[in-house]
Amino acid sequence: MNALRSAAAAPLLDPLALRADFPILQPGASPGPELVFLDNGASTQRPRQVLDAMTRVYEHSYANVHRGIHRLSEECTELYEQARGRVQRFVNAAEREEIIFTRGTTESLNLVARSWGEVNLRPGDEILLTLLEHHANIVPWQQAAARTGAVIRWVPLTDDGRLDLAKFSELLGPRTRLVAVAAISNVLGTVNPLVEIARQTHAAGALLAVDAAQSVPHMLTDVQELGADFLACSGHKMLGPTGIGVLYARRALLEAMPPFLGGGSMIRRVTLEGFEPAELPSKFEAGTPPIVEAIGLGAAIEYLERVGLAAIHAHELRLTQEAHALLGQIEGLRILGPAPEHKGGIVSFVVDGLHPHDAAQLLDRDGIAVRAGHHCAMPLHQHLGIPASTRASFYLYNTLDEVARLAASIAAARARFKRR
Ligand code: C6P
Repeated sequence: MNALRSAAAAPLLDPLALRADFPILQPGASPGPELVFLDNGASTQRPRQVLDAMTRVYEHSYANVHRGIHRLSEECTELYEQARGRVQRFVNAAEREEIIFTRGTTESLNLVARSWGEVNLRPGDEILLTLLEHHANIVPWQQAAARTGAVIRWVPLTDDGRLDLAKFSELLGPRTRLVAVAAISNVLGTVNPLVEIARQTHAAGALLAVDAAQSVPHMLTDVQELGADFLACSGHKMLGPTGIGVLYARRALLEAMPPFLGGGSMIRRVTLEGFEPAELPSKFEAGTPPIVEAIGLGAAIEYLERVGLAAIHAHELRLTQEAHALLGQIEGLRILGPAPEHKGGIVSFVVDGLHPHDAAQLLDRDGIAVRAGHHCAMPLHQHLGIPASTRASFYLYNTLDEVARLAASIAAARARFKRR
């Protein structure tokens, strides 16, 4: 992914040293065998630095934001807006006002589909989605299409689980208004060639919405270099709290879009006849926002920047290579998606004769947390001809030893089910 800057020559990362920052990863923190947490694609754990930052606000600086004239409200507003600035720099947005705090990727994409979609889509207009999308980047567009008469077109995949770029180019046409694509598939791990997709999308006169839920936490992101018109991500997948997410959008687009939710904070003036929306970013932040969560996200970004996104990406690639090497030796196991060099830190697989739920349960007995099911990507699983898969997803605190434990546990589970 060229615009998510290159991980070449990345410094090394020491996962054992980092683990010391994560209370839940300490021996004895949770009951049962020593925890091997490989469910980071669903949600990550939080370091002490994030937990402390949030507790500090509640204990010393908490009040509602953008309302009070008292000291605490001003202090809390300052911290909240500092967090916005941190997100802006993290994804290299041109302006602070282009960062909207939401509850997560799902809400961010719904905001775009509802607010941009319903004003801009006409009957017969086309939205291009891909077969590897998460439901959060499918259902809002299906809803928008149903309301506007727009049509969804699907970009197919190659046999090894990458986007079929030749078909993508063919599908792009004069009626295409928007291309909505995941930066990294939450099932296949595929890292999509966003720069090329952005170039072709813009050449066709359409906009690009990026579902970056699985990429922003793991690789450097530069929305300007990438040419994203919209980009969505979630705090809880990047060491931050739940209930906080981000929508990046270019200012001109946000200015032209109607507010998504109505209520306090998002207005300049309300009369009996109607309302005037507030300036950006408040226009899209109705009601009391997730204040402490935003500040926690800021602390998570500070932590990630200190470790270094290039180092995180390189570390995860190493873990993915190891997982492919070890799991690939297990008879009857098939890894989904492309070779490690085209992947993030996500390895999904199916095993002959072993249902993904049974696999996950047996792994859990060994203390290994993975996810099993359709991972909110049913169309992808339908395309693959499987009802479900088992997924290991890595982060900065995972080790090669944990990958070996995963492989040993799966091999034992497979042997056990084969005997039945
Ligand atoms: N994927 C997974 O286990 P939220 O839930 O709003 O924070 O993120 C939604 C979302 C959107 N896009 C992609 C690519 C995602 O992976 C996710 C969340 C989790 O894969 C939970 S289903």
